[in-house]
Amino acid sequence: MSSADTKAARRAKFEAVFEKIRDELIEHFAAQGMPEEAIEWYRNSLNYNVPGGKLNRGMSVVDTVEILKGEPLNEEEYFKAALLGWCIELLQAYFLVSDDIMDSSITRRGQPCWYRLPEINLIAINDSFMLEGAIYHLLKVHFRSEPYYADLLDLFHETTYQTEMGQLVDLITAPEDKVDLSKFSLERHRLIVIYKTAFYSFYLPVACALLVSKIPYSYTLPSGATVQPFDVSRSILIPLGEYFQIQDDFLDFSGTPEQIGKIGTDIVDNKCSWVVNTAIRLANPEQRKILDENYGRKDAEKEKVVKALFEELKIRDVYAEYEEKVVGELRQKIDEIVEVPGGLKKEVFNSFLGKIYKRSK
Ligand code: GPP
Ligand code: MG
Ligand code: MG
Ligand code: MG
Repeated sequence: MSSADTKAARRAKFEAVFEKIRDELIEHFAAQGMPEEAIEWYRNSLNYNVPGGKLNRGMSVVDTVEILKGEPLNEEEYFKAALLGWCIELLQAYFLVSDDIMDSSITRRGQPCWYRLPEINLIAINDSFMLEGAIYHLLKVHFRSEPYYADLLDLFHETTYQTEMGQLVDLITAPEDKVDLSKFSLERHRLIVIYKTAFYSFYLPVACALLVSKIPYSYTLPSGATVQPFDVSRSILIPLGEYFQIQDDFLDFSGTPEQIGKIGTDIVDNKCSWVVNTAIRLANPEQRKILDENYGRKDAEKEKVVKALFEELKIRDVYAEYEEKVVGELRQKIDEIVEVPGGLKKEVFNSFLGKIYKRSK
């Protein structure tokens, strides 16, 4: 099998677990005596909002559990890891359904946003709550008797809260209809990215994998040093998540549509992106005026002016320099991990970094 086949097969195997989970949720819902039209509604919401994404977050739970074990998972181990992966995908579905309402977005994953369907409308708010509720129902059914059940609940609750905090800062920093670059800064960008994206996209999958693999919160190395694997993971995955989003912001500006598979809209959408924040830091007063007058406007000519300014400020070079620096720091942190049986492994983090470094889409 080529590596592309392997990748497709891994995805298909993971997707097959969704069918089981969905049917289990529907069956439980129906068993409460719910009417047929409500059952149909919930099934449609699950099918429309949960499985159609890239599935990177969910599948990385499975990948990480496999790396930690060091050999293929048995059926039960695979199912547990995949179920936690789908809980993260449910969490993401909950975030995206509600984010699209808050952002007045039109499309998501190549189809109309759920709330844009005329028969759905603001019932989408309740649908998003049910996507979240499904997580805790699944955790209860499948993990209630595990010693780490309370830790799992705490992890999902904490991560959800962190993401909501980031969402608030994002919403008040960059409203789509009111351009005010004085609110932007690289520090503000960093805060938004870490809270809105990095915790749930990067730390949560690995923390789930550590729990289900029963890696202890703390262990001692032969040298006598103490390791806190959740803290070590967070200290690598949060900057890694920040790097991933900075890359996403950079590609929105620098990537061609053929390359990134979408047309970048951050400039016209007034996004608090790494690119504009870097430009703000580097701009002289005249260049700043150009930014103030042209950024975040629904006008193709103004967008061109902003793009030309980004080129003048050599944003591409600044990005290349940033990327080398952050990757160097991440590699060093990963190298510092001392591997012992039953503990953390460098490969957990190297596999994330390998997928991200110098990506072009
Ligand atoms: C998407 O960000 C939003 C999130 C990842 C978190 C939403 C959190 C909630 C608590 C609802 P975005 O709006 O910047 O990206 P997109 O362009 O995908 O909508
Ligand atoms: Mg949005
Ligand atoms: Mg948003
Ligand atoms: Mg983007």
